[in-house]
Amino acid sequence: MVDFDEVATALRRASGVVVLTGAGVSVESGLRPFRGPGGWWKGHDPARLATPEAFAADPALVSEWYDARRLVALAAEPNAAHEAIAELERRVLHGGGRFALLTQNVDGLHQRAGSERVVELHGNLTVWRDHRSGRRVTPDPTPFAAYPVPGPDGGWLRPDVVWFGESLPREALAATEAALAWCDLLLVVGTSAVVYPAAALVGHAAWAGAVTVEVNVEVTPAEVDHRLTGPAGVVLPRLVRAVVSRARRPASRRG
Ligand code: BJW
Repeated sequence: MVDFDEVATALRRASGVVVLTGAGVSVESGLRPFRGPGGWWKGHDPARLATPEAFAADPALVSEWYDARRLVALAAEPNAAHEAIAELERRVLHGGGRFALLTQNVDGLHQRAGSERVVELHGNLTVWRDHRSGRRVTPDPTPFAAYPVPGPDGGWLRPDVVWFGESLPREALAATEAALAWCDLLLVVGTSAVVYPAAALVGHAAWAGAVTVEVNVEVTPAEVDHRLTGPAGVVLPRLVRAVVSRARRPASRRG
């Protein structure tokens, strides 16, 4: 409770709010995380699926696996956590503050929940690109006819996501750096905080003076000021409600 109240107060006072999300935020939409029980990686070697080398070695296997995940993501609906983050963005911007949502997720659910200031650190699974030319296409929401999938410029189509060993999109890195310069509160939601460079953002934000808060069902290696333990779809709506209801009280009753 103490942490919850302190976080609600800090969030109410913050003029620059940054939210960093990971796969855990979409678990309550029925999507699997990567690690741990029930994760995508369980039973799969990430090096055989989420690297450029894996795609070069077996483009059929990799594209079929990503196509299955693409269709699952398209069929999913945003949950209460996505919606609370979108509501938080509106509240912060309405109050004249700054807001950015840095997501490692590739499922597009934040945008579908109404978030606008979204920075996709690891790309988007619903967009694919020709592996030779880089030309992007948005395929129909139906399975590809066969794997691998021919691209428009003679290469194979690959998902427009960031694999291990690949650089994050330059614009995403620039937007992240800009957000950390004005961030005074960082909410880290549903990420195991083991994949870099995203995992390093908590340390950067803390070093720059931001209050750091983790919302997760587990304790991760992220070194944060506060931990709110529980499902994001429960904790975040409660937190946003606390911020909104206090903000609405007349000034004489505040304290
Ligand atoms: C809930 C919940 C609920 C569950 N409510 N919570 C520095 C040190 C060491 C290594 C490196 C380093 N810098 C770079 C590297 C190499 C590498 C790396 O980080 N390796 C580590 C694994 C050691 N990084 C890279 O290669 C990156 N590129 C790069 O840095 O380029 C420059 C460079 C290259 C090479 C060398 C050096 C520099 C690229 C990383 C790309 C990551 N790509 C993936 C796949 C994307 C495509 C796809 O979707 O398949 O991104 S990997 C996968 O992990 C995916 C995720 O975005 C990412 C993070 O996972 P996430 O989101 O945290 O999910 P989980 O499953 O791990 O955790 C879920 C969490 O939710 C858990 O904590 C649960 O408890 C929680 N949860 N239900 C709240 N209801």
